[in-house]
Amino acid sequence: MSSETIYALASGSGRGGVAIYRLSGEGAGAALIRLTRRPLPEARKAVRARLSDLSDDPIDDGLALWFPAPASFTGEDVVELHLHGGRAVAQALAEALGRLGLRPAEPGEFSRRAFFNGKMDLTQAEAIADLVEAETAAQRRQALRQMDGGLSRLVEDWRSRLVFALAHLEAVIDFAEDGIPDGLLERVGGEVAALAALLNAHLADGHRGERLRDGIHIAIIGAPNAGKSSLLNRLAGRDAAIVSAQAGTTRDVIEVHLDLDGWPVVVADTAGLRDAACAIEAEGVRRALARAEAADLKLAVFDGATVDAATLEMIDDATLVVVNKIDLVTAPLPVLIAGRPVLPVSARSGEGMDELVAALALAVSTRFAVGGSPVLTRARHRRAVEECVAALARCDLMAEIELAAEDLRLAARALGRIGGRVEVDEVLDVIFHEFCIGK
Ligand SMILES: Nc1nc2c(ncn2[C@@H]2O[C@H](COP(=O)(O)OP(=O)(O)OP(=O)(O)O)[C@@H](O)[C@H]2O)c(=O)[nH]1
Ligand SMILES: [Mg+2]
Repeated sequence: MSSETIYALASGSGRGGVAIYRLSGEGAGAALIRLTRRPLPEARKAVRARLSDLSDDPIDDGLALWFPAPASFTGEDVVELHLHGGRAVAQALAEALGRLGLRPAEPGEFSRRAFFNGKMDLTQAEAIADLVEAETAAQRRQALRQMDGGLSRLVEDWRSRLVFALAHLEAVIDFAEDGIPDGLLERVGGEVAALAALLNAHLADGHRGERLRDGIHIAIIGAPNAGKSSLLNRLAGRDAAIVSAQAGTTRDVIEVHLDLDGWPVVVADTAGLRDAACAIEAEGVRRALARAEAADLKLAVFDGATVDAATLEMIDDATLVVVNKIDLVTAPLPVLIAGRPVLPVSARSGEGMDELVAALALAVSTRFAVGGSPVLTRARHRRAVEECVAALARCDLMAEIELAAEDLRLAARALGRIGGRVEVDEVLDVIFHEFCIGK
C-alpha cells in the first residue's frame, strides 16, 4: 500500500454546521502538529483545535481527534477534524494540507486502506457503501448486519469446511502407499454433498438480499381504464402518471420508488392489456407483459366487477388481486378471483388503500424478510457461490483423486473471493468505486 497521506471531507458536502475531515497515512500526525502548532493530543480524545495555515493565517477553530495506527478506521494514523461547514474553510484547509504534501482521497480510498490493513473484509467494505446508500429501514438493517461480519462468518464457515475436506484428500494423496483409511472417501464425499446442498439452498433464496439492496419490483397490470395509473399515483402520493378517461393512456412503463413500510420498492405502472389499436400501444402492451414477467410481485387491477381475460391470465402466486372503483360498484364484489383474495379499493376516494398497502407490505416481507442466516447481497457474491457449487459438482472422488482435490481447491478459492482473500486489483477497483469520497 502506498504511504501517501490522504484527506477528504467525510461528512456531506455543502454548507452545514459542522464538517468532518479525515486524514489518513503516515503524515497525518505531522500535519495536525503543523496546523495547530501543538504536540499531538491524547489518542481518541476530542480536543479544541485552532488551525492556521503555513503563513499563520487562521483557518478555523474546531475539534481534532488523533487515532494512532493501528487502532483506527484505516489501520493507519488517522486525524479527524471537526470544523465549521463552509466552502471557504474547506478551501483553506485543502490548500494547507496540499502544501504539507497530502492529497485528496479517491472514492472509497479510506475503506480500501482499511481492507488492505485487515480491518475488514470485502463484504464488510461493501456493507459500508450499502449503509451509506440505504434509504429504508430494511436496507439499513441488512447493511448493518453485513457490516457486522454476518456474511463473512457464514462464507468463512463454508470455506473452512471445504478446506477441512481438502486436507483429508491431500492426506490420502500423500500417504497413498499406506492405503486409504476405511470410509475416508465416503466421509469427504458426504461432506462435499452436504455443502453443495447448503450452498444451493442459499442460491435459491429468491435473490432476497440483492432485491433488498436494489429495490423490490412490483408491476401494476390490468385492462385499459381499470385505474392502474390512478392507483400508482395514490401509492406515490403524487401525480406521477397521467390519468384520463381515454382507454390506452399509459404506453411506457412508469416507475416510482417508494418506501413501503421500510421496504424499498419500485412500483411500475404499465399500459392496459388489450389487442392494441396502434403500433405504439402494442409496444406498450409488450412492455407491460415483459415488466409483469420480470416483477417480484404483481398487482392485477380490475375495473369494478369486470374480470377481463387478459388480466385474469396473468394471476399467479406472486399476484395481489385488486378490484378498483368500488365507489361505482353497487353489485356485491367477488371474494376471490382466480382463487386469490380480492382487495377492494377506490383509487379515486382512497378507500381500501391502507389495506392494500398493508397487504403489499406483508407480501413483500414474507418474501424478502432477512431472517435466519445472512443473505448474498450482490451479484458478485452469487457468482462466487455458483462457481463454488459448479466445482463441487465436478468433484468426483471415484475418479482420479488429484483432480478431485483440484476441484475442491477451486471451490474454496471461489468462496475466498467473496471476502477478498484472493482478489485481483481490477475487481477491487470495481468494488471501491461505488464508494463516495471520504468513506
Ligand atoms: N369512479 C372512479 N373512477 C376511477 C377510479 N380510479 C380511476 N378512475 C377513473 O378511471 C379512468 C381511467 O383511470 P386511469 O388511472 O387512467 O386508468 P389506467 O388503468 O391507467 O388506464 P390506461 O393507462 O389507459 O391503461 C379515469 O377517468 C380515472 O379518473 C376510482 O377508483 N373510481
Ligand atoms: Mg394508465
